[in-house]
Amino acid sequence: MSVSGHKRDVSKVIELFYDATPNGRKALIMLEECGLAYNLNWIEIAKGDQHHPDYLEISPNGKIPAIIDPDGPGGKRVTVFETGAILLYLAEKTGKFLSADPVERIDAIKWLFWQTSSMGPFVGQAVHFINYARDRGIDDTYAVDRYTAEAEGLYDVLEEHLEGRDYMAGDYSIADIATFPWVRVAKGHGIDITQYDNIRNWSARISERPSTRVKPTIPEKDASFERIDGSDEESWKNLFDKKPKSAAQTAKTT
Ligand SMILES: N[C@@H](CCC(=O)N[C@@H](CS)C(=O)NCC(=O)O)C(=O)O
Repeated sequence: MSVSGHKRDVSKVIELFYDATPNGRKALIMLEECGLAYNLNWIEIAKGDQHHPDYLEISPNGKIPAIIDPDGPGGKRVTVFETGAILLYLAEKTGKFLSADPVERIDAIKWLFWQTSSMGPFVGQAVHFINYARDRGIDDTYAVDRYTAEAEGLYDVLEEHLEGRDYMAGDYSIADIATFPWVRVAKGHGIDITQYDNIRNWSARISERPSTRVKPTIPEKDASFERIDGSDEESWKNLFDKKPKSAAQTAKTT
């Protein structure tokens, strides 16, 4: 893990704390779209980097992504975790991908919150029970059915909303940037995207953007890993076992 970035206050370069997951991609795509200089710090969640006390100072909930902007408001250093907050922060910093028009603006914020508080958590659970749990021999049909049904409902909502629209809220915005990386991996949460014409067209439109094609690599690792492998004992423990959440709790157990 590299968390040295948060000590480099002299730099104007944003430090991104990242792993190759849909949530990680939201922040990466936004930084690319905004044309902001950033330094990518890999937080390998299967290895448990997210629980490191240095990282918990940046992201107290022990999740990726997070950013540090050494040149925040008033030139002050700012750390931001939670993708909704990161996208809003960068949109406000750059004046990009969030309309100044109050009606269009709240529309984008509304759909951003829909993604981060409804879609993300539910499809995330579908991913867990369809893939990770099954890889461990846990076949929980009730959980799979429940979260797949929730995922389908969420896709129905998005499909209806996109009728007659190119993007989720006026022009391409942080709502699309939050939602696209999850739709890109729809199969992993039990969704057949071919059944949703509007979502498929919207997704194809966004896939054309160069920002969505950026794929950071870890040199010593298979460059193309897209789904974090959580099947071995160590990764499962780091990702899913009950673990201390706060920095203080972590300190007590290490
Ligand atoms: N609500 C958070 C979710 C972030 C999240 O769940 N990140 C996952 C990767 S996609 C993570 O860090 N998992 C590691 C863990 O739970 O230990 C956000 O939108 O930023």
